[in-house]
Amino acid sequence: MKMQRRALTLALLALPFAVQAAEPVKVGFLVKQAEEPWFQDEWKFAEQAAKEKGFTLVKIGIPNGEKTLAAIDNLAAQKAVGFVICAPDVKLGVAINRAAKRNNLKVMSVDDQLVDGAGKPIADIPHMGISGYEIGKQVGAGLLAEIKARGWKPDEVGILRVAYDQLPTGRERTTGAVDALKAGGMPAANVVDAPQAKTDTESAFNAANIAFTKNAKFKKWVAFGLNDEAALGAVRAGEGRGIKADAMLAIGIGGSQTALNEFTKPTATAFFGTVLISPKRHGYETATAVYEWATKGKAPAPVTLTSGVLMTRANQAEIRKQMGL
Ligand code: FCA
Repeated sequence: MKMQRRALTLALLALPFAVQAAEPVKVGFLVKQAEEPWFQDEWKFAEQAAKEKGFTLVKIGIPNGEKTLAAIDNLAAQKAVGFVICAPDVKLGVAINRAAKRNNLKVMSVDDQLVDGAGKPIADIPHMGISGYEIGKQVGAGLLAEIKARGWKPDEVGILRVAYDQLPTGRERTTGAVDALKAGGMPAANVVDAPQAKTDTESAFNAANIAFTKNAKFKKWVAFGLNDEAALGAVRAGEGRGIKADAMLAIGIGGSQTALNEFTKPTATAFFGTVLISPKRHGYETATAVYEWATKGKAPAPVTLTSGVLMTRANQAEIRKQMGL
């Protein structure tokens, strides 16, 4: 009897520890624009990694700096081991790094590389992003080919660059597009910058509207920006002014639902194509990397840049199949 009671007491004492040990490892995934299909897709693939590897994913939207720091504290309180982040402002880099270190959390950035006060990438935060300049060049090359196919005269075509230059990857992407267009014989003087306040469709729409008003001399347009939303905002603004698919061409970057919605409309819009990039790599691989870094001490590569492939309304089914989507 006595022995039994002792065994029971020991078992009860051990219980809280047993429960604690069984608690799954938590990894955060913080994104600046949770409503954007690209980020929804990243979350989806990060979830897949969590399921396969056996950790718990904590998804938090972080639309501003305050919410970002609160989210990191929240992760620490939940005893997470680390997080992946696409910050609302890359200049929050130092503050994010400090908050992560203070809480003993591993941190890795995705899409938008974090910078220090001088605008230099923070070397000890591993990063996975897209090859912005190269992908921008693919956008420009895609536009050029279609300008030629349509027989448009280079002089007559306005080049609308929906710009978000405070974000280095945004600037690289649109610079690549402009450079490819110039190299292909489009006049540099036709480039019209339309700075957007945020990276969503509405901000691009507003920016494009202003640019169209100021440059009514162009009857034909090509447009692009850092993502599909930027290109789409320009397309919608054009439609509002009677500049439709026969007079405008836009190519985005992303290839998520934003682009697919356009492609599946019964009549083609001016949203001609997109450079398809991989939310699977960005979501699955970063979440896995942080998990393995925290649990196995295996640090991720300092910088990984992914590539893209031009997808148009015409070849989307085939391309998506090729990419396993
Ligand atoms: C940036 C953009 C997103 C997406 C991502 C890969 O974060 O804002 O729309 O293009 O890069």
